[in-house]
Amino acid sequence: MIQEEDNMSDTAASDLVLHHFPNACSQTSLFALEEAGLEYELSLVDLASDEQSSPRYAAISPLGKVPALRVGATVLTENAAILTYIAAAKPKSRLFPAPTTPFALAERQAGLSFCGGTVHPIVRGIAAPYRLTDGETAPVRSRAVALAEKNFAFADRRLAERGWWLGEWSVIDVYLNWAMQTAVRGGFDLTPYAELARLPERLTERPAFTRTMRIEEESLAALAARQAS
Ligand SMILES: N[C@@H](CCC(=O)N[C@@H](CS)C(=O)NCC(=O)O)C(=O)O
Repeated sequence: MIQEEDNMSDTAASDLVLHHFPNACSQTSLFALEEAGLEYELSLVDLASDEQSSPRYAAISPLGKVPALRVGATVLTENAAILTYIAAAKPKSRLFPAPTTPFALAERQAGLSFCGGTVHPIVRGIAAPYRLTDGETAPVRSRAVALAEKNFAFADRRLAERGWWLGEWSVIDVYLNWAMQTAVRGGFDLTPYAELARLPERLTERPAFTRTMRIEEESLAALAARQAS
C-alpha cells in the first residue's frame, strides 16, 4: 500500500542529483522531479560532446546513458524506474492516478514500457539512425518511420478515446510527448496525428511542464557558453 506521506526513507531529498541532457529522454525524469516538487540538483552530461563515454560518467552510469538519478549513495537509471521511484517518494504529486487495482498498476507499467521499450528505440531510428547501423542510414530511418507511423497511430487513437494515456493525466503523457517531439525533430511528419499534435499545448497547462522546458533551454544555453569558452 502506497502511503500518502512523503516516503523519502532512502535519502534526504537534497541528496537527489539528476544527470541529464536537454531534449534527451531525461526530460521526462526532470519533469517528474519538478511536478513532485522534490529538491534536487541538476548535472549536465553533454551528449553532443560524448561526455557520457567519459570514465567520470561511467562511474555514475556504466552504460553511459541519461537519465541517471543519484539517490544518496546509489544511482537509479532507466526512466521507468526513476519515475516509479519519484511517484513512490512523493505520492501526493500524483504522477500517476492513484492505483486502485492490480490492473491499474499494471497499466501504468505498460505505458512506461510502451514509451521506454517500444517507442524510444523507434524514434532513435528516426532521429539518430547512425547509432543503429554501420552501413547506410536511409533504410534504417525509413523502417523506423514505418514503425513510428504504426505506433503513433495507436497512441493517437488511444488519446482520442481516453483523453490521456491512462484516462486521466499522468507522467506517461509527458514521456509520450518527449518521444513524439524527438521524432518530429528527426523530420517525422505529425500531420496525421491530431491528438499527438495537441499534446504539447495541453501539457503547458501544467506549470511543471513549462518550468521543465525553461530549465532545458537554460541548460542548452549553458552548454553553448561552455563550448564557446
Ligand atoms: N532505456 C533508457 C534509455 C536511456 C537512453 O537511451 N538515453 C539516451 C538519451 S535519450 C542516451 O543517454 N544516449 C547516449 C548514448 O547512448 O550514448 C531509459 O529509458 O532511461
